[in-house]
Amino acid sequence: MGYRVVIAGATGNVGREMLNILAERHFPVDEIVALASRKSMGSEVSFGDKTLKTKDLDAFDFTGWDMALFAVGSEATKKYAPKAAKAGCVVIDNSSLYRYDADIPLIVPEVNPQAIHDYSKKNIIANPNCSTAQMVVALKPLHDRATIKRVVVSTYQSVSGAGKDGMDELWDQTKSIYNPTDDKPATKFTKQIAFNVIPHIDVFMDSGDTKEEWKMVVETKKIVDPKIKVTATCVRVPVFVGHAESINIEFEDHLDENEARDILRESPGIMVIDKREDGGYVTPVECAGDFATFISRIRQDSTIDNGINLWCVSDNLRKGAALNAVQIAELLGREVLKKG
Ligand code: 2RA
Repeated sequence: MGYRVVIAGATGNVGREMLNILAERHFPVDEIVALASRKSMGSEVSFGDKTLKTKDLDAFDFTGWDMALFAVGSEATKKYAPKAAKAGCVVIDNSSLYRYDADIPLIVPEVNPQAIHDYSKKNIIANPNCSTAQMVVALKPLHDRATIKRVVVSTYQSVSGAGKDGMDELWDQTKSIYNPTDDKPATKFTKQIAFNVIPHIDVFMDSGDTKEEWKMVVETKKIVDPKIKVTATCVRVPVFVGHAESINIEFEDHLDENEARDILRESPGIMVIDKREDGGYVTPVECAGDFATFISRIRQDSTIDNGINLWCVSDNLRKGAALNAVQIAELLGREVLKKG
């Protein structure tokens, strides 16, 4: 016996990946339904070798469904997630709406699986921001060994983080640079993204940080340890899929680079590709479509007593969103609902 599963937002980048990953991981599904907004209703999406015709999210009755994976953005989540939760369907939400609610667990299964038992307060579980998810997978095993004091991270985030429109803008702009007659104005990003980088993701806050940078700080504290100091600079780069991050970590205790590498090699969800030679590291184009969080360039930071630098790359649509949501669903099934 398996689960009755709802995918809300099935036609977006993340919703489609949720369906792909549920099928790839043979999640025990008795029945699955793909929901979309009225304008996308009736469009077809793939679930393994099956084709699902999307139904209207607005009219859907969640009663009798075990869990709903939401990838509809904060506004629609605000309208429909409480309706699903009240009907007894556990919501696993990819938007930022509930991440900072003290009564709603924010979960990366490799890091804080025990938080799954807090779901029942509101019948909602929050999925972290993509740039946070891959980072905390790397931080957690090192924090357990040597207690992290401070993290300085610079991100190199792909345009798929901004949805299909972001990918289309990079594609169109790149083409128009070679074919000026085909010029299209920048609408998704504030400046040209083709052959350029933009140090601005989400809105600016009074502190001067962007909200994307604020998310990395607050979410790392909630998922790993509130005592960890984090400072982030989040940058959009002309890559279609795959976020990369340069992470500098300061520890309470000394941690040798070789021991750090050994710990990471043994840690869940991580693939270490780290050779000090041409190509001995991972780049975003190589991570797309993979489940792993890849770690390269592990080395001592000799400017401080207990410091390590590393490079972290992962598919932002997978570990950064859809895979993490499916892993939460697996955890919920294994630890709580216990069907399948
Ligand atoms: C981005 N992390 O990359 C944000 C939302 N996915 O645009």
